[in-house]
Amino acid sequence: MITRRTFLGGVPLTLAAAPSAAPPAAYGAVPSERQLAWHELELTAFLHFTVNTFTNKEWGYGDEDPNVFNPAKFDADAIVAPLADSGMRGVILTCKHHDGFCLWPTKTTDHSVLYSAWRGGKGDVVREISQAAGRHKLKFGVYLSPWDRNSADYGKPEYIKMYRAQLSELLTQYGPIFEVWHDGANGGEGFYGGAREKRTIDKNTYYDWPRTWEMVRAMQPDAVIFSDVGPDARWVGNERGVAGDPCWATFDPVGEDGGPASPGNVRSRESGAGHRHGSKWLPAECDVSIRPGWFWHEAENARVKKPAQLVNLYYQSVGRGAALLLNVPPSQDGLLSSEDLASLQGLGIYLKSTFGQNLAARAKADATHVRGNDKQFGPAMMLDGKPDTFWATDDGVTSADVTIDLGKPAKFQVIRLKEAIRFGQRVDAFTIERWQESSWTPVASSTSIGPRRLILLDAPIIASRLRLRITQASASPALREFALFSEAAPG
Ligand code: FUL
Repeated sequence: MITRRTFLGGVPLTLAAAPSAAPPAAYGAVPSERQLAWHELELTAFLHFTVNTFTNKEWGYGDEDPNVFNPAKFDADAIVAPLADSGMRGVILTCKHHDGFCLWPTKTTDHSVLYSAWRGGKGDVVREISQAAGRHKLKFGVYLSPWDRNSADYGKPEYIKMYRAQLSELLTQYGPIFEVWHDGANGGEGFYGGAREKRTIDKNTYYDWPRTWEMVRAMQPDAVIFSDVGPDARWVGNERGVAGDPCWATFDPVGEDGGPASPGNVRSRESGAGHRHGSKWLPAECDVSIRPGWFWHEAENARVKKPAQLVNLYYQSVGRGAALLLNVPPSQDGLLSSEDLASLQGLGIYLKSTFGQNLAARAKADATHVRGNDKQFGPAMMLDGKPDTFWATDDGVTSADVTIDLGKPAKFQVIRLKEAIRFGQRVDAFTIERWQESSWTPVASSTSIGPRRLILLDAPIIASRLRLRITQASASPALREFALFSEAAPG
């Protein structure tokens, strides 16, 4: 028992404090500090921008003249500010896509902005986007394609040196990096310094990823590394922006043939749901484009996803505990198109007006079980808006209820739950009920919570008392948040 010392009139007095229980032991795999910070970002932007923007391609062959890259009105603030306004908390730039063209003046190749007429060869897209991100309080991340269809050395050991040198430039010259994105698309036809041939590589061995990731750790210890297999965040297994349901944060990737996995070689049909009792904390990230293609094409201006579609994607990714990485590609002008801006604005209005006010913030909560009968683990901790407080039960108690009394009837359509994931993913299933006339009636049931679970009801409901029932858990539940929101119309 912990005692609190206090001083009364100079006389030390030892008071017995209220019963004080210890937090639960972790269950299974748990997130690292860098993953915990990353989970808070929820929604981030992808910027696909390179020579393809000007050649109207999705995959450049690698033989493009650097002069085709000429975004005459490029304005990093004009790109980044609307991303921030829409609720995004980070931005990842394709510093080099498969065509090999580098958006910064790299020393490793002459296939870069340094050799283009844009700004007389003095431009640096990476610098400008990273600085604008800082000004608009967005974190900055880098995408560096492992496949390089320009390099004569692609497929040889020399190219790995070049790839790592490029990564070093990006990770040492542009400030803090929150995420390093390794694409799984690797090898195939390309220009390769004029060879114009097909080069295939062994996805498991060619890149020696563990060594590269050690370098990333040394240069940017807080950066989350994304790939098909992590090590920090996993590809969700599709490019539609949709997570599995359930979507477990734990995962043990295996290769397509059941052997070892690596970027480009993963049994991706398992990536959406993850593995319930997987040995690694490897949460899903859902990458999707606001347009049919990843790069800007004028012909697709009329096919930009509408705010309501983006909102749907948000529920199907962020709402299932994954991250949403939404691509919004700059145009040939070096700006975002009006269609994309309008959709971003609609999304931002929706998110701000829906999630701005938690209708359960002033509720009273009562639980069937409280860990050690200690208030610090009481159900009020789910309502206090603090990230580090949580309701928990005693070890071995894997089903328990919390009653939430709103004091007066409230109308809401969205319910948000969060586990205290520092202690692992513990809950397997839960139900939410409301008190109607003289009995509890079901409102919603679901499975995984993890970092987050959003439930969007078909229609708003009115209730003054609700009951959260943890019906199944692999370890005593520990929940950080129960929140209710009234849904705004998609802007
Ligand atoms: C894929 C690439 O081939 C696409 O061009 C795009 O960059 C997407 C995010 O990843 O693997």
